[in-house]
Amino acid sequence: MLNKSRSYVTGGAAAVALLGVVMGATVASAQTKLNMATPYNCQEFISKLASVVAEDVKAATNGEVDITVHCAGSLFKNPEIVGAARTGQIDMGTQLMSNLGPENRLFEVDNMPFLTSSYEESWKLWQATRPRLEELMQERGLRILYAVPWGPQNFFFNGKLENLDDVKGKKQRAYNASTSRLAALMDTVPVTVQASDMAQAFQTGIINGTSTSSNTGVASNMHEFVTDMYMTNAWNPKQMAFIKESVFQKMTPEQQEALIFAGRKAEAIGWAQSIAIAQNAPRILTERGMKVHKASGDLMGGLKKIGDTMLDEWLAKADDGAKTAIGSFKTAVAR
Ligand code: PCA
Repeated sequence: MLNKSRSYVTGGAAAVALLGVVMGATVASAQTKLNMATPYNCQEFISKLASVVAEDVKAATNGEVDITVHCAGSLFKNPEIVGAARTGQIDMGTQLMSNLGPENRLFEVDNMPFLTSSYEESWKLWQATRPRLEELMQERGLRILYAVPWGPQNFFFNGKLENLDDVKGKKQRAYNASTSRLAALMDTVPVTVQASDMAQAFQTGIINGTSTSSNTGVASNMHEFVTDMYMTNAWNPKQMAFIKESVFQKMTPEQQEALIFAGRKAEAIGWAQSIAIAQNAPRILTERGMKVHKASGDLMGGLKKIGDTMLDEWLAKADDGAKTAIGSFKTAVAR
């Protein structure tokens, strides 16, 4: 009896030891190391936001989910990040949503000049289009975690931009298909240059001007290589963050919840930061020596006509899902 009970004890101890190994293995496999790629300058608030998400998720999961953020295109450059996540080369990433415009027009709706003219309208556009954009990303095996606007797009040129004639024939930086089309309609020569190569492209005369946010103007020290900024507030493109759905599905429900919550929080913080930076950036650029101008009526008139053309072109190529989404937006802003 004693022996038997001893053997039970021994057996129990062995079982406990074995359980420990199994549990150890379980704990080890619950430790998830993920790589997240973001293409822009590490100083951009958009890049810093990805790091906040990584810190939040790590804290909420007691270190179980450990996300390494690779900024400044150190892992994959713009616009390859969505593709790299689709093929499983990275787990998570951020990318300018409108870069996917050639795949489906809805992705570039926030790149249409003057479709929105305030953060409030940009937010309504995001709310109206989010469900369909989430579906489109799911079709690509990706889950959107958050999207944050860069800030209103202005024009930075070396020299005068009183009206569109002033920049005719000049080389204008484009950052995707939609900004290339804009440059062509402005009678400038579109040259695709990513933000990370912008300084050199200006300094070597490959480009004479660009559209971008004053936020990027500050983060990229644009006063060092461009003389003038013309404030047009023309559109407000979003950066979206996503995770590969198959990676997400491997997480425990608690880990998934932590990631989703961190994404929601990043979205709230990101929109607030974007607004605050956009308010301060023109002053900062002025202090750094840039000539900051309110766009003339002539320039705004010319750009608005181009915006109408781009929206007509957009509608002609938009599918039913995109048209329905833009219809919801127009209802939301009572247009
Ligand atoms: N900055 C990025 C995208 C839009 C923006 O404001 C860029 O210039 O590439």
